Amino acid sequence: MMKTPSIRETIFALATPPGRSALAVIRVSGLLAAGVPELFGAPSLLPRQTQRRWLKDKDGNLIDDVMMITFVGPHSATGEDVTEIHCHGSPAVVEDILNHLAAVSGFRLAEAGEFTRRALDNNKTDITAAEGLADLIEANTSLQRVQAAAQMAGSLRRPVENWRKEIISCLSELEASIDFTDEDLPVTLEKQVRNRIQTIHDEMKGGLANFYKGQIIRTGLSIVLAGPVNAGKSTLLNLLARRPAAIVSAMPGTTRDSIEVGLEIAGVSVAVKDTAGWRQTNDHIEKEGIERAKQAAADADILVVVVDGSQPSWSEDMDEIVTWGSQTHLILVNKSDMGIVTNDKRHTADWASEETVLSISAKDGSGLSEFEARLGEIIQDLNRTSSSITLTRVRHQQAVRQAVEHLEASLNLSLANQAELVAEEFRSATSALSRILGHVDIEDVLDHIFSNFCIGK
Ligand SMILES: Nc1nc2c(ncn2[C@@H]2O[C@H](COP(=O)(O)OP(=O)(O)OP(=O)(O)O)[C@@H](O)[C@H]2O)c(=O)[nH]1
Ligand SMILES: [Mg+2]
Repeated sequence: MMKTPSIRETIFALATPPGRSALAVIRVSGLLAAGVPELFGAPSLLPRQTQRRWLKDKDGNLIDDVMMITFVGPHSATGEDVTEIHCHGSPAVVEDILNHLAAVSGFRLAEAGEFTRRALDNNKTDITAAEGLADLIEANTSLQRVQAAAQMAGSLRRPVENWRKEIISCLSELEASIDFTDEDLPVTLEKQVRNRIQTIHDEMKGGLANFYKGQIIRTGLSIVLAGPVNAGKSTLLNLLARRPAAIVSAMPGTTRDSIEVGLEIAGVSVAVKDTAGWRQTNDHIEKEGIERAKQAAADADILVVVVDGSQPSWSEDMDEIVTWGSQTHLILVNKSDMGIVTNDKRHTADWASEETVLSISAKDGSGLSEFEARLGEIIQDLNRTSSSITLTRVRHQQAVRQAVEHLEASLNLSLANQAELVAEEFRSATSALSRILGHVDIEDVLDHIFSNFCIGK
């Protein structure tokens, strides 16, 4: 059961990061929020006007000279009365203000995401917008920011609402016809409803195809460097990271465990993983390292196979490592500075082409810019928009997939003779879509989102 706003406590929290800064913002929301200035011995505020106030502690000593603003509910971010205190970013000032508020009956410190939760309860935002906001706060790259801001502004809510409305409208057409069981469904109506459902179905499929893209932007992309021992994987990782992240040595089998470095390529945040080199070995620790390397290669979005081009065995090594990955791969024939052993097999396999096989030298950096450019292209390809609708979370994908399945099932039925069954499929499709908007199962979704939120949001 949701609590009604009237019996709720007034919540407060620091909305800016803790620590020393020029300014800090404390937010207060709830029934008693408008009375905050008086609690500090200051005159009350006019709504929606930033005003200067001198806040005093209970002994009348000055805490800080601040700017404050009050919004009267429901015209506020949470839908309740909200007051913001813009104080100086001194840990002592912030602590004094928070302690002062905590001592007042009816006030308590907010939980993570509680302001947004209240906004949701008061219909000031919807769940997809709340997710977008969570992603916006987490965003590190510009693409992440663009995607999150769009979702916050309704880029997911709007199409989902439209699909839902359209299915409901088809449903009511159908239900009206079910009432006239004796008469056949007019042929034109059947055709119209089918066309409309087909259109929504196709749009949803487009959204599903875009899920991978949405996910990649949101959570980042994984690139794994794998190859035989001593090929130069760790040298390459250090070159990409522009720091000595991994140990490099002439001894084969130097890297035993995976080492990951976070980078940004083509606006996408990328985790590049260096792995243990492959060879036949009886050393059980090294074996375990190689198993982990295989697993990482299998899980990677992009597998980068690194082989030592100065060794005659490089093409056999390449044939072996390529089988580890299931996704896109690139092959780097390294140590070009030492001269690459010519190999007739280089272009025999159908996956091998000028585009997928590059020669580089991790030692002197030659070929690196081509490699980075090629990676950028692959990432942009993975990102290419096939639909304007971007699903960013597994729960969106699951719900749309279910809705698609129900629509497909309905299209396989006869509207004229099986109208009841069709109507049932339509209803199931709309309830799957309602889940995205948070009309059903909202508590589960909220708990999941807000567990990752910061306090004060
Ligand atoms: N000449 C030359 N030497 C290289 C190049 N890249 C790496 N090396 C050398 O090759 C040796 C192995 O390099 P690493 O980067 O440790 O190779 P690795 O693939 O990580 O090896 P493992 O961790 O054992 O699997 C080191 O001595 C590097 O300096 C290159 O492009 N040219
Ligand atoms: Mg290594």
